[in-house]
Amino acid sequence: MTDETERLRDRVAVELERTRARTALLTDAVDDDDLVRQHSPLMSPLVWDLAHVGNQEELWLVRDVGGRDPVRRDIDELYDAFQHPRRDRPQLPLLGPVEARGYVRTVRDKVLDLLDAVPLEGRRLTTDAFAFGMIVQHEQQHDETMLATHQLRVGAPVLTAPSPPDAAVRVGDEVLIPGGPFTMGTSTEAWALDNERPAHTVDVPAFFMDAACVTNGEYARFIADGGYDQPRWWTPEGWEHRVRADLTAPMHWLRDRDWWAYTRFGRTEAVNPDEPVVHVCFHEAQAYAAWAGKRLPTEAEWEKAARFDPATGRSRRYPWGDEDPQEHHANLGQRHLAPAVAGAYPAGASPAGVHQLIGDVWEWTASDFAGYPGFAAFPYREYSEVFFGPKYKVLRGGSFGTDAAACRGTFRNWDYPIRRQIFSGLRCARDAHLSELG
Ligand code: AVJ
Ligand code: FE
Repeated sequence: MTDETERLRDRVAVELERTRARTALLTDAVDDDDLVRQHSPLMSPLVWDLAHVGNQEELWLVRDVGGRDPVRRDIDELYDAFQHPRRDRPQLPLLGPVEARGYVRTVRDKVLDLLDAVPLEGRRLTTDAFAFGMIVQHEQQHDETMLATHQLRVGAPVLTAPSPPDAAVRVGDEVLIPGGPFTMGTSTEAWALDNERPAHTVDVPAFFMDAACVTNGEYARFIADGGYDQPRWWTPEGWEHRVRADLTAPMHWLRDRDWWAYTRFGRTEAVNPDEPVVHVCFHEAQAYAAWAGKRLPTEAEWEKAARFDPATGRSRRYPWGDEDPQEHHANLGQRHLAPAVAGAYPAGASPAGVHQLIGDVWEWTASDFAGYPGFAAFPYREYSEVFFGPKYKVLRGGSFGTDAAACRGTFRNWDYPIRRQIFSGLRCARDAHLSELG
């Protein structure tokens, strides 16, 4: 065995273990009642996510990569996300808490066994090693979904974490991103999913990107100015949704005399005007940007602001460079249970001076989810391709609940434009006029 495959095995084992510890934290924090209950029709019971994570691991690693016998073929259908919408999942004959925990343990033991046995070199290195990385990312994505379920849960708080750091620098208003081609997507990032591939050149005209995300204070001014009462700021589809769903403020906000409070993971507190706004849907983000005289960035603009290095003309892996995320770069990984204020992560800024593109809140973009030129589905169409089209909008950058393993400059998330139970906020952009190009 070469040093390279040895390091790869170690890294995979460490990531699998670290990820399972997070899943355990999220599922052991609640009692069995809360584990099997549905906390919102938008979400699965936590016990479904738990066994689903194990079932995907069994399908992709134990059966596909390992060619081993099924552990529980009889439950495949229960944990196939395409068979049952989230709202129907509590009615299914799901594995109970003890069974589900035992099942994921059994699958994991087989996977660790496989990790030692499977030849991770040569031609199979790319596909098999990738399958392990994909499983880590899949579990981390469900962990973020479970964190969103925790946010919807009613009852005494069960999760605790230190507050995110305060601002260390003052962040400016907006930054000019020069026009011209840049490399979007990747063909070399080892754990990049199919929808991030391949690398391709996109010509992006000059534009201004806000150096920080929209704050609660700014968003409260939009509300106070009657933003939710004036169709002029909304698209026709957005306005229809705003009326039908009776939206009046971000999800989880409550009026508190002349200001606002929100409930976060079971604790009610005053809204912090300096923090990025979170729990807004695409339509609210779009309306806010219009009211502010700006717009949402396209996905290509977002990625150029995050990755393009004007000094070299290269695209970086992250805004700060090619180094994997460290704690001082970004608010990722559920180390904190809230987004950080602007200026809290100066080491994570892009060369142009755009802050906190990675972590804190997912940022809505103006773009529909679509395949890049040369897209090839992997491992199957159901991972990304079936979601391509105008029904889904792309979000970028990850949130405080996103793990570093499932976050990078090329990473793409997507959801319906009406969804806001996710940790979604926004950053504004605007066209650059000729007179501003200097
Ligand atoms: C990329 C977050 C939209 O949760 O539906 C989880 C990730 N795919 N299981 C989702 C995913 C299959 C996906 N998102
Ligand atoms: Fe899944």
